[in-house]
Amino acid sequence: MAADEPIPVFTIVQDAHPIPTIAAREAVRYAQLADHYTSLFGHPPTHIARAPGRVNIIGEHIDYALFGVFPMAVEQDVLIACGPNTQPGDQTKYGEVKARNTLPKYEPREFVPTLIADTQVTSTENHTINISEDPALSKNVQWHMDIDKTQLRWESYVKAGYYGVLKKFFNPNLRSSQDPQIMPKPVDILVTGSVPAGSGLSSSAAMVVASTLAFLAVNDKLTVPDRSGHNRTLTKGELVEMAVENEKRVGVNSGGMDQAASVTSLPTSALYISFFPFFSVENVALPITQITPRAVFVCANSLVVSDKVVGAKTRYNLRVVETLVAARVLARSLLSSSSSPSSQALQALLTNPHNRKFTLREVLSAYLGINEIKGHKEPALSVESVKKGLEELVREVGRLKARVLRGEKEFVSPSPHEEENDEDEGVMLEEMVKSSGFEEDEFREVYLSWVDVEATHFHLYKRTKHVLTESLRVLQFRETCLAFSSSLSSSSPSHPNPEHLLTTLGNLMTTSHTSCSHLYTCSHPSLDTLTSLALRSGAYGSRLTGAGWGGCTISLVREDEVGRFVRGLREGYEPYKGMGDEEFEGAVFVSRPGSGAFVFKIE
Ligand code: NG1
Ligand code: MG
Repeated sequence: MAADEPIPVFTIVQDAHPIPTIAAREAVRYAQLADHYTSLFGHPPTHIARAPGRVNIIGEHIDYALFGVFPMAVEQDVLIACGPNTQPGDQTKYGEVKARNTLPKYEPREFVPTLIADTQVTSTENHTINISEDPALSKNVQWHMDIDKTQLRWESYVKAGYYGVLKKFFNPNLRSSQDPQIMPKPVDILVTGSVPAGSGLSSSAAMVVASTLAFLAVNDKLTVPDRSGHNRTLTKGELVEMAVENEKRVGVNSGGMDQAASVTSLPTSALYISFFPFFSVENVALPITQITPRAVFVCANSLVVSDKVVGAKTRYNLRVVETLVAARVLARSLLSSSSSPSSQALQALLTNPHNRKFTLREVLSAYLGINEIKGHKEPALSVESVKKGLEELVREVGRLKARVLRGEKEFVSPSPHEEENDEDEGVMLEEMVKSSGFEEDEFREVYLSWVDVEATHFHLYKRTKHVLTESLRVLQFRETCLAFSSSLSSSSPSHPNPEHLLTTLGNLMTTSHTSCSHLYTCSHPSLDTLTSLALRSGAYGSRLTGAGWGGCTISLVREDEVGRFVRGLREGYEPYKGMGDEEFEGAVFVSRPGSGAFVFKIE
């Protein structure tokens, strides 16, 4: 399985013809970066870490509810050239980082990780000590990295990747002044990137994955001893896990989609990534490339920044909280409705003191009477059972009208009129606490203590409906791809119909956009304009991609129609008018699956 595979590490022999596995244009880029690095730092890099951005084909805002998503890596990526700073006589401190970026707007940064120890006196304040100044520290210290969560700073992503490496591989309580080997090396890095920031293509995940890889590589931590004492390379799954944790340090409580896509993509397929009960990746070939004429995905940047740190972070984290609270409220309302097939599993979920913040995906298992446990491989529902279960649960939520989710205190049989009405005024905090069954203190501790959210109304019903239907669309999309690919094989009795394939996939994408816009309220007028324009310009389907509120759209277009389609956008979308060709090509581009993260070792 992809997640169990080792992280690819390639070796470049310097001066020989570099990097045989990548296109010539790319090889020049790597060589230029290495030269630039050498001229800046006076020594060549030892490694170049590379991580791509990603585009999500379908499955928005469901990864943190632990439902599977369907992204692919894009060709645009982040490269980090890195190497230890070992200049003789240098006053450089252990672990110090000199970080440079090829883009002039990102200023040079230097930072040193510090150790925080409880002074173990009466004071409750933390005492920060620079490790190189005081090697004889007290025990029970931990790494500290100053990451500014209140504003977007480019080096925060570098720091976040670094911190994870320190935490996992450098136990500061084992350090000793006699053994500097166990201390992190001083590192010089030069970052360059082609993923547009704030566009929903996950420049952040590309930065964090590349940074995590760079610090692993420079500190010789890409290989670790296994149980029998032999060395093995870290797996892609381990890197994803680290990168997800690392990105949370920048302040967004994201799911794991972006990091997983950046690490595990292959140039031949999209990915079906599932998170529950355990992380797994399935490579799903895209049949749109196997038909004649072929079809492609076209990304179009709305040029409205999908703001993560100030605006979007609050909105994003608010959605995380809403879906978590919704999970509890839904579990309670399913339990109280007689049609639930498994009250025992729901009861167990609701009363487990070790898992108070469970997700909608966990509610689905319980609803199906299965007691799946995070991290355990057994018992696990098959993808087909999840799909069937979702279909039932969507109907059940419609029937229940999940009135408690809407803040109405009692369950009342819905009228047919209500069935069609997805409007939901939202509930106030007080009502939400009540329908969770918690006392306010416990509610705040479980759902609000770890996150900064500001809202007067919480839309539990709409968010639930989006998450469940969107998760179902992902599975329908996956199934359509798999069925078509297998029908292409000669042994299959059914006749593949390309037009039907494109219409089915396109409709799923467009419905996804409508749901994001109306139920999840994560669209933007510009994204709505762009998706409608896309449909009018010949796309089979079009939707926002990524967190939304700005950023890119993705559209499914026949390859022989791309010219007409792109002209349609250029002439119809106000911000594209008057743009030069080069700028426009950076904003609207065909996106094919790219390969996942790797490290080049320069010898
Ligand atoms: P983007 O837009 O790439 O930041 C965010 C989350 C994903 C996922 C999507 C919505 C981060 C780092 N990533 O993606 O995990 O939840 O929104 O589907 O916040
Ligand atoms: Mg991001």
